[in-house]
Amino acid sequence: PQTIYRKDYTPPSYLVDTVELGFDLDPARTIVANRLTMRRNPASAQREIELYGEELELVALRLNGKTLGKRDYRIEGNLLRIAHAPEEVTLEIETLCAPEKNTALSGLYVSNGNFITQCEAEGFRRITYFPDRPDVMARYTVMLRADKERFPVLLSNGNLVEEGELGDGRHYAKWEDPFPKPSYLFALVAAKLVCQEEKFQLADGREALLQVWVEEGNLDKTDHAMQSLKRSIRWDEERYGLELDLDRFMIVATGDFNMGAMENKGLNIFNTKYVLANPRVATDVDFQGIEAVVGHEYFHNWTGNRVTCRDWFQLSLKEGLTVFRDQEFSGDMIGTSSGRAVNRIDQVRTLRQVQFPEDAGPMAHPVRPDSFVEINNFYTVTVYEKGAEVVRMYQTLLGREGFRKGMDLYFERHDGQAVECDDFRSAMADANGRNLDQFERWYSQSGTPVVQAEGRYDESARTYTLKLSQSCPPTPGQPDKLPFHIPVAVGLLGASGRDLPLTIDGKELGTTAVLELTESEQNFVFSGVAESPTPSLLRDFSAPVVLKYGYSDAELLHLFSHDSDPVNRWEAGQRLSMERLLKLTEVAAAGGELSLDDTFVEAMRKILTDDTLDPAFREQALLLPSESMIADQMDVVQPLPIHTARQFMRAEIGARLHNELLATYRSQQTPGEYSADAESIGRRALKNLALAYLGATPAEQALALAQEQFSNATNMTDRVAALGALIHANAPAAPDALNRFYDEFEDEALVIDKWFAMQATAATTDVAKVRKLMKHPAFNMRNPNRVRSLISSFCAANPVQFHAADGSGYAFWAEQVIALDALNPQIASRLSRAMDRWRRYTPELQAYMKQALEKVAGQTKLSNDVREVVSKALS
Ligand code: BAL
Ligand code: ZN
Repeated sequence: PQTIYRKDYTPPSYLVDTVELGFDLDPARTIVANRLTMRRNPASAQREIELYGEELELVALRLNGKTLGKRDYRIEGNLLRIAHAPEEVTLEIETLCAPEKNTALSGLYVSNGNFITQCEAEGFRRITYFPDRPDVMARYTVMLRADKERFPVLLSNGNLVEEGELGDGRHYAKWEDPFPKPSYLFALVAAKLVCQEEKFQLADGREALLQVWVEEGNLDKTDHAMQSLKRSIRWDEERYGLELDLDRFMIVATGDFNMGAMENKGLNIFNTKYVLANPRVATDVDFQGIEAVVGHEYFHNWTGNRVTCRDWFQLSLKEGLTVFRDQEFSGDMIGTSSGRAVNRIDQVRTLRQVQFPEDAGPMAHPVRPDSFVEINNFYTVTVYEKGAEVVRMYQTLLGREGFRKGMDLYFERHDGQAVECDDFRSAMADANGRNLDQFERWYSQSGTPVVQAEGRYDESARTYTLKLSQSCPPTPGQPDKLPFHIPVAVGLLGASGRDLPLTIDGKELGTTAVLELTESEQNFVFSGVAESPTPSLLRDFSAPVVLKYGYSDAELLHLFSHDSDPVNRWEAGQRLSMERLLKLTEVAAAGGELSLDDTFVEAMRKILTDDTLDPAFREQALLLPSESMIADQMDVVQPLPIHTARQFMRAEIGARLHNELLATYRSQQTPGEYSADAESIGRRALKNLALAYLGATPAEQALALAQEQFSNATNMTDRVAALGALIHANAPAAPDALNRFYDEFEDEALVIDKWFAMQATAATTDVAKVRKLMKHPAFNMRNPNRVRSLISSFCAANPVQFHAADGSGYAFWAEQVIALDALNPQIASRLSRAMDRWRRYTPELQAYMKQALEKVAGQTKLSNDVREVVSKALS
């Protein structure tokens, strides 16, 4: 496979002004007529017309009215080249494709009898020949023709300009998108669907038609998505002055989708997982996910669509920025500062759990990668979540107002253009009169920086000197790193627990100072410090780094009890638990006796019973680091001792705080009608965490509670929490509860996904059990959600069984990657990432893992997607 480099970028040889597409939709054989007006790009030295095409049958090709013969063009791999073309051309291309055979779900495909498209990143070339690259922006007109009975709804981007009958049982609809767009934002839907719709008044007085399209039978699950869409529109108007630029905005839900959702202009296509919700079938986490993803796709309309990427190396330009925007939106929707902190804690957890390991593994890449084999492999947590952290750091450095100025300048300069990450950085710098040259390293250097902090209090001078130094471990292709520009938000706590006022160089900085670490090592001297303080470092997680400071237990307990920054308060608790979990793991590995100190249990008791704290925060503070986070801290990972240690700690907390947990469980009920507001969500989370801790002990009472909750639950959050407690305790009642759950929700695909996932991640579920579940009639290898819920959940979130000592988990992994690759390379490639960190396990496990990786790599027929991942893992 060929590696593509960012440095090799060249502008497109021809630009496209208009595209007229005609579709005669037939699942077996769809005819696509494509009429393009193009002109030579003065910025390009290349003179040939270059069109990409994949899995297409070329029927006819005409240039300025003249049919081209085989000698007039060349097809080399996925490229069709036409030499000696005039400056201005009209190209007419007729091709055939077979949507029902498209199991890769990229391009035009059939999902449950409906036509759906997915074009990002390079799916449009599977629909027609086209200069399928994001820097070619054109105006589209689309004519859809299909059987009316089977496909009564015909949708595409922009505005509906005409529709009617064709006389032969077929009908048509014509759509026009007034905004030039790159081909990856093209979409069509031809389907049997129904919609919830509403007129919505925009800030400038215009009315927009909002629609959420779903299959019949799901109309009772669209309201939350619709409300989320309206809130998103309002939020973007208010926070960024950005308005909806179309008269109509549509969301379509499909059950077969590789991603979460897609921001096609005016026609967002969503995985059902991020649309369908009501209390009966969706959990609180689902409700929150829908709000975030609806927001995310909507916000792309400006950050992604109006201003798009010059090339795919710039993906984070739109993704990092849009994730940051959806995070801020979710925070604003919660409103309270403690709710915001809980939201932020979730982000930090994701980063540590998934992005830090990626940044330390064989697939590590900068936020703006320098090369790739398959772009689909770079829709990563680094590009998305670390990219969002990079955008957040601008806001931390420039303030909210400064950030807004930068955004305004960005749109003023680049609306309607395809640009680079550097253009965004320049807008931020220029709008604020700041030099952000060094900040560029966040885009070009991979790896997680380590910031080491040391503090020294001088009693006589009343100064506190904070020495900060930074380094960054080597990553593939980048052995040495230059210093980053790191905002480190710092507070100092006095013995009473209160923040001390901060002064540096005579400047009063309030109680949280944003220090700018730009050198390898720097000293920051706080003056007028009345007492020896406890430093609260990296408040609100002000940079995506690993922070090292030699905290004593006493200091951590002090922060855990008092830090005014809730994220750092939580962080202190995580450090306390992590230290103990690592020691317990060592003892468990050596077969020693496990014990947990009173100090720690008391600290947990204090948080649990502190009614002045929001339940949502208490839940976060009481949640232990996951097994994979523990693994990430170890030189040689031993999954079973980690599991033993964590289970022991859970059981100890469950037993020693039994009374308090029970009281919490009882006091945090949410009677009455279900509501997905932050407070109710927090109460349910805390209550269900209490249930989980109680369930981790052998006490019969806890299982009785879980059974009772399972039977009487009036919402899915409580129901799955109860079922989870039964399954994880391996309770005798668990199998029956699972059967009842299945019977009740058999017709709800998203709930059946949960049913599979809960079993896949149970520590008692081994490979044999997963294989058995794969034979269940509800399992379907072609449906990405199902594959993720069973196979991916097992490989990524059942460490004890996946890493079984006999290597059976890895052999299973290899088998499934190979089988999936033949159907859907993107899904196969995601699954193949489960082996990224194989070199960190024991030699015995490593040997099995290598064998499995080599088995996959040895396949002669393998997609570029999977080949890139496994060869990087093995290199
Ligand atoms: N652009 C791909 C899906 C998303 O990030 O919104
Ligand atoms: Zn996105």
